[in-house]
Amino acid sequence: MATTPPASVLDAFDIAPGAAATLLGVGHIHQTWHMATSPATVVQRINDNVFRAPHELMGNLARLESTLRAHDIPTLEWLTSRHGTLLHRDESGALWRAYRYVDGDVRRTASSLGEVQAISHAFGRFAGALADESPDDYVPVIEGFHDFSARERAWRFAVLRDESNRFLRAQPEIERASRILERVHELAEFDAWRQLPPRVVHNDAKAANIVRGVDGTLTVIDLDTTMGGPLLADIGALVRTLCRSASEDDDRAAGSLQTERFGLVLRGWLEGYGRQLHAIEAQALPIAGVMLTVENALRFLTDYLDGDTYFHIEWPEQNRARFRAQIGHAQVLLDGINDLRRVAANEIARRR
Ligand code: GN1
Ligand code: MG
Repeated sequence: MATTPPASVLDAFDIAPGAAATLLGVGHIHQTWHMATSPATVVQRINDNVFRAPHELMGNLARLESTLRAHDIPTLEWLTSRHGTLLHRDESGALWRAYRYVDGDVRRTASSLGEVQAISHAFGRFAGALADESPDDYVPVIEGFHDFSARERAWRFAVLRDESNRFLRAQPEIERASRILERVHELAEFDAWRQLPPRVVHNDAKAANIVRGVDGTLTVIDLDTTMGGPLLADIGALVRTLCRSASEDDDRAAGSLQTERFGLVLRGWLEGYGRQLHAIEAQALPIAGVMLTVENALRFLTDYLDGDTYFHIEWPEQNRARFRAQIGHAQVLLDGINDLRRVAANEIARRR
């Protein structure tokens, strides 16, 4: 694993060889460096184990950049290499890209109610700007990304395969996942969830994917998964990350149901979106947070059973802790589902 971007990469993107490089440790997927150029640049090594079609990925991002700019939405500015491409392959075969650094604050969760609403509003606005785009114009760079049944199957398969001999250690977690899945399948909204129409959405609308600039501008970042997917995946990811104060892998306390935050996620998002949801989306709305939280929990446990090959980990049992933290949060949301239904109905009624 490279410790800094190689000289050939810096040269390709016209970055001074002496510029200080700092590893940015926010994402779970790529390796990302801040380069102290003026203005500052971000250089990123693409994880092609996760993104197997990097050129198609950059095609999506170029299209997205121009659509967002046309709607006056602040976004990432991709840099073209001296060879006229958005990707540069180094001597070892690794693929790199670069963009202008967006200066500001990144937080994993919101510290105030105002922030909950503002972050949700920024994602809603992002979705609104893409409402007229066709999902067919974006290559599905990761197939079945928010296909819940597919995630469930992948998890069951990982349990059977037990690639890393962790089955025994993970048995309590596996049982917990099975119990939660039974409850999810019984939700009145579950059928509607499975019929949600594809739209062009961010697909990873978590709190940490917003940068708050010094002037207060909120920029949506981490755009790689922007492609066809259910709109509610974005709302669900916001509920997952904003209706809980602890970090993603903090499994010490499940916390309590934050209905006020839930209402503000919906209010902020719907206001930013500025359009009506389809009937089926409105119907499934109350369970969006549950679905995305369980989905992430399953993905973390799957990766734990597989031997931590997908999500970058900083310590040995982190994926298991991520699972526990997420499943605890999902349980809180499920226990409060009637409250969430009531709040969702109110917020939808406000927009009519
Ligand atoms: C990953 O790249 P990053 O860390 O923002 C993942 C998301 C998960 C998220 C959990 C391409 O996002 O789907 O929800 O971790 N992205 C990909 O924090 O798998
Ligand atoms: Mg990210």
